[in-house]
Parts: sequence; C-alpha cells; structure tokens
Amino acid sequence: MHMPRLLIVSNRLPVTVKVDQGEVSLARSAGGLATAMRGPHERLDALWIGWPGDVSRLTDAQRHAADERLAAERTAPVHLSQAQVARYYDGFSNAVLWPLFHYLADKVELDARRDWEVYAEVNDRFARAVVERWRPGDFIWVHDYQLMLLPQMLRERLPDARIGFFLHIPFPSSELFRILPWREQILRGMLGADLVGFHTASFRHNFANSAARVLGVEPEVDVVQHEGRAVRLGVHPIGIDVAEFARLANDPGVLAHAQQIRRETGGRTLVLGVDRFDYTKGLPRRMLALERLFERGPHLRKKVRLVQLAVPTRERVDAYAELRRHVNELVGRINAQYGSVGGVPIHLLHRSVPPDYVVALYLAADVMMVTPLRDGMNLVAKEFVASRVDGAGALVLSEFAGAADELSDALLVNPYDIDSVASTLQRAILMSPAEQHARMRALRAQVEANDVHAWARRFLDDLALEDPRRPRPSLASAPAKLADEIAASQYLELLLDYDGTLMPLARTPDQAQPDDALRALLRALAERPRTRVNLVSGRKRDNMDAFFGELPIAMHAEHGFWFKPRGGAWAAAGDANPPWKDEARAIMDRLAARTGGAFVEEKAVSLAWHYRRVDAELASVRLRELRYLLRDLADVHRLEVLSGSKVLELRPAGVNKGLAVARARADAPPGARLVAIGDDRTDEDLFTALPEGSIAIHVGRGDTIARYRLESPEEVRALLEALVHGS
Ligand code: ADQ
Repeated sequence: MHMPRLLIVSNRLPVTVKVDQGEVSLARSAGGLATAMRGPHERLDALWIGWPGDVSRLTDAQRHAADERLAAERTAPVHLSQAQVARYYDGFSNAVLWPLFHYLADKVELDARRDWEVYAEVNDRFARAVVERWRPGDFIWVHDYQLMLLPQMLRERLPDARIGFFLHIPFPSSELFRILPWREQILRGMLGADLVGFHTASFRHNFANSAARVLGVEPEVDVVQHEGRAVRLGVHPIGIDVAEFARLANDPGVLAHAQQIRRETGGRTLVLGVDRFDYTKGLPRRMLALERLFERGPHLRKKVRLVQLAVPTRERVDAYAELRRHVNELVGRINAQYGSVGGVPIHLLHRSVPPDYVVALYLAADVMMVTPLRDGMNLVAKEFVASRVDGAGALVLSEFAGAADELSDALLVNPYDIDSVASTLQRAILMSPAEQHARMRALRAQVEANDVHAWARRFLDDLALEDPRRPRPSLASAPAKLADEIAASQYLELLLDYDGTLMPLARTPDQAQPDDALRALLRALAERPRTRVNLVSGRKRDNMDAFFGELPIAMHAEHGFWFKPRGGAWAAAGDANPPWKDEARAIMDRLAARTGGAFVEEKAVSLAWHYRRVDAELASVRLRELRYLLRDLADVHRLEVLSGSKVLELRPAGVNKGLAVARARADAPPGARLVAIGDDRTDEDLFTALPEGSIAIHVGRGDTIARYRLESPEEVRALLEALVHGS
C-alpha cells in the first residue's frame, strides 16, 4: 500500500543547479522560505517540487546529471524558460505582488497584463508537475505568493487532495489589495486550499476582509465557505531551527570568529544589520537614523559602527538597482562625513555568506537592527535571539514585522519615524547588561517555544484535521437506502421546506413557481397511506395558498407564525400587528436609507433587513449598528434578532419553524415518525425541535445539525418519488 507522503511545492527548490568548469553541482538556495522548510523536508521525508534555477545553458549530459542529483535530494524540478522567469518571477511576483503586499504601491509595475498571463501559465506548469506525482492520500503544501493560483488549479484536478497553502509575506489591508486588477482570481486561487496559513492574525483578518469585499463571501474568523467547501484560515507564525543556531553559536570556530570580529571593531559598539538587499527591509531609513544619531550625539560618532550584511537579490528588477544606488550614496555620504583615519562608521558587505559567518556576526553584535518597512515574519530577528546563548545583546525591531507580534520584549520601533529609530538605537546602545539579559531571556523563551519544526508540525496537523466543528455528514450516497428506512415507518409525518428544498433557489422569489410535477408529487405523497405532508416555509400565506391551496396538506407560513391545518383555515401564533413594529421599521428604514443596496421587507410577524447588494465591509458596520439600535426594543418585546443569509430578521422569540414540529406532533398517532427536509438556517430550528427517532435531512453544503444530507432539490424529489412508488 502507498504510504501518504508530503509534497512541498514552492517557487524555488532548496537547492539551485550550478555548473562550474563543466561540473554540475547543487548550491543551497538563499531566502527565508528555503531556510525554513529545509528541516521539515528532511525530517518528514517529503518530496519538494520547484524551480532548480536556470538550466538552459546546460548540455544534455549535464542536464541529465543535474536531474539525477536533484532526485537524490528528494526534489523534483519544474524547469522554466528564461522568458517565463522574467515575467512570472521578476515580473508579476516581484514587481507586482511583492511591492503591493508590502504596502509599497508606488513600486508596482504600471502595466502587468502580460506578466499576469505568464504567471498563470507557470502556475499551471506547477499544477501539472504536482498532479504527475500526487498519489491518493498525499498531502500537498504550497508555499508563497509566486504560486497563489496553484491551490485552485490543483483542486480542480485533484478534488480529493488535502491541500495547504502558506503565505510567507504579509497579506495587505483590503483597501490596498483591491488595487490589484486580478484580485478575484488571486483570492479564488488561494481558496482552492483546505487550509490557508498566515504569520499573523492581522494578515488573516485582511485576507478574510478582502474575500468578503471582492467575492462577497461571509467569513467567520477562521473559516470561509467557498464553493461548497469550508476553507480554514490559520495563524501560523513561522519559527527557525533553534537547535541548529544554538549549535553554531557554541561552536569553537564560530566563537573564535566572533571574537575576531569584535577585535576588528576596535572597541566600538557594533550595530548589526542582516538582510536581503530588498527595499522592504528599510535600509535607507536605517542609515538615516544612524546619521541622525551622529548629528545629535557627537560623542557617539567615533564609538559606533554599523555592519550591514546585504545579500544580493532580484538583481534584474529595476527597483532593486535603484535601491542599491541609493544605499551606496547614503553610505558614502555618512562615511565621508563621520569617517576618520581610524575607520568609517558603516561597513556594507554586499554578498551572501555561509550560516556560520552570520552567526559569528550575531554573536559579535551589541545591537541588532531589524527595521523592515513591512515583513511577513523576519527570520533574522529570531536567528539573532536563538544565537545569543550568552543572553546578551539588544534587539531593535520594526513593529511592522510579523515577528513583532511575538517578540514584544524587543525595542519596537516605527521604521518610518527616523527620529524615533535614532533615539531607540541610542537607547539600545546604552542598555544596561541587566536589562539586556532580562529582555533576552524572555525573547529566547518565545523563540524556543515555536521553532520551525513545531511550526511545520502544527500546520500539517491542522491540515490533517477534519474540522471537528463541521462534521460533514455523509452525502446520502445511497438515497435509496434512506428511502427504505423512511418507508419502513409505521406512520409518516413529512415536514418539507419549499425554496431550496423542493425547488432550486431562483433569483427572485416569484420566479420559483412550482411545476406540475411537484404538485403531482405532493398530492401523491398526501394520498400515500399513513402519511401526512406539511409544507413549512418562510413565504407569506397568500403566496402558499396560490401555490398549493388545492392540495390536501398542512401549511406553515412565515416560518411557522401562520398555520393552516389540512382542510382548515389560517390561524396566527400571536398578535399579527404587534406594537413594536412601527418603531423597529423606523429604525430599519433609517439605516437602509444610509446604506446603498439595503432594503426592508415587512412580513406579518417579522421585519427583515436585506443587505445582499451592500458592500461587505459597510454591511458589517451597519449590522453592528442595527443590532445596537434594536437592542432595547428586542429586550422589552421579547424579540429575536436572527441572521439569515444576507438578511437580518427581527421577530418574536420562539416563533420559528420549530412550531411546525409541535403542531404536527399534537395530532399525530403514537409511533409516528417525523421526517424534516430543509436547506437553510431557518430549517435548523425545525431540526432542533424534532423528537428522538426523527430523521433530519439537510439539502446542499454548509453547516447543519442534520444527520443526512442530499445534494440538491432533484435528489429530494427523487427520494420522495421513491416513497410514493417504492424503491
Ligand atoms: P525573506 O524576505 O527572505 O523571507 P527573512 O525572514 O529575514 O526574509 O529571511 C532571510 C534569510 O536570509 C535569513 O535566514 C537570513 O539568515 C538569511 N540571510 C540574510 N542575509 C544573509 C547573508 N548576507 N548571507 C547569508 N544569509 C543571509 C520571507 C518573508 C519573511 C519571512 C520568511 C519566512 O519576506 O517575512 O520571515 O519568508 O516565512
């Protein structure tokens, strides 16, 4: 039997193919994601699918050698042409999504239509590569913004696959996200997953909000119902390989290197920055803050040195060239102003270095500056903390890094506020050893509690979870069996909803006229021996009369407020013109007048505030307002405020479809079995009121307490036909 595996899918493989003097070799790829997933990849024996770098210049033999090396590393390459990389990666991913998601809208490429097309095409390439390797039971974990369309593409081809998606970068506020011309496709793409993970609760909130505004879904905090599936939204702050950093930090070679770096600093306070050379990392403002510090405190000018390690990255994207020019200029200016024969205050190392070198720097530093303008998480902050096994050192951290949510014992700063960064830097430089140790202790506890292995485990556990709150009752794959069970009842009391249950939902209520076949079916059921039929609807009395008046059945209109027994007349369950209505109507009208797309509907017993066509965010504000305004009235008159699908209804407490159950039971012979079928929330009242031994059947997807589920009104009718004719 096939053991289920994990398929990791990301833009880049953790290794990149290199050719050196004809020899093919694999080099470790840089960047936060590759670093983070390397451990889980090894530990979980997973297969990693991604781009191995450009192999277009390789000979056939070299390419063959590369593929073998890659397979030995449990990776599977998705080869991309240079033209594809230029548009999908440099273009759409890094010149559209990356700046936009980091709140730098001015850096977004002007016209990206062609890049978008190639982005979709490459996502499809990835989809085919995954489908080729997926076997039933395998889990798929897709990573990051380069592959946002992939979950949906996989869902279409592998409907039963368990698919997780994790976004390593921020998800911006919906105000910003909606700028994206392809916002709808991106959201739908992500929602193909079973679980979508973010670093922080606010990214998750932004995503849910965007989905509400753009797609009109109604998200709860951690779940969105989308196309008949429940997509869970998780908060999974990524960690680092803490043990590995501790090991490096205790390595004698690394310690000696750290000592050497300190000696070279010549007694100055060592301020450290370690970043990919990216405009989101806030390098220019960090330099300006240092300059501000020197302006204000001449005594610090010869006592502080900033070592800035900057890994080359995305060098073909224009905005990055511009950044390098700008940073070089600032460094030149500040060094010229404040340098001396003894040395310059800023050392910019524009290169990648091995991990032990980075840890030696972390250990040598007095102050670590992590001041991105926006960052999904920022691993450098956590690496610094994990490396400080000596418990010393101060961390200055941007409040706009995801890490700030966890690392609240750092000195948090607004990286845009240069004055404040300067004074916080000064505070860090002057921090007493006692304070350093106290803060570092708390920071280390935090980082240790959530390392990268725990992170991956939690995400995968979540992905494996059948959500306990959302049991998915078996779609009655054998309606015939269910019909047999019902047919076996001694005496049958049927309680049937109309819209969405016997009839497909129509765009407007008056389009949903019953057809002759349905009337015939209900009549046949009513004439079936030992069987009674109740129609239980939210519709008005006259409407139900017009539809079914001539049939020998009982009817419950307006969610059970009106009742008409078989052959009898309509009677109300209470005052049909209650005193609270005028007041409630005035409140609802007032609010509807201020809310485009909203309208009020008056029924005999209730008032409904409809907001199907209202902007989702505005609707949520208005609903809160409405509930607040109706609070006192509801208290005094014992009213319930019910939320249905895009409608808020106010009605007397206890007047709901459950009343139909009490009435049906009142004159049913002992041993009668109740069978209730319905599709929306108001039918849940019906199900709740059922006595033991009854059968509840929910129609369609979504939450329910019913034990059975049928797919559609067609299936409901088939079931009822089977009762009439025997199956
Ligand atoms: P990145 O933007 O790549 O990651 P980050 O989380 O800081 O940012 O990771 C950078 C990695 O590169 C770190 O592991 C660091 O040690 C390493 N590094 C930096 N400078 C280096 C140098 N000169 N030489 C060698 N290595 C160097 C994205 C998101 C982040 C998120 C991660 C993981 O942008 O917000 O934290 O993914 O989810």
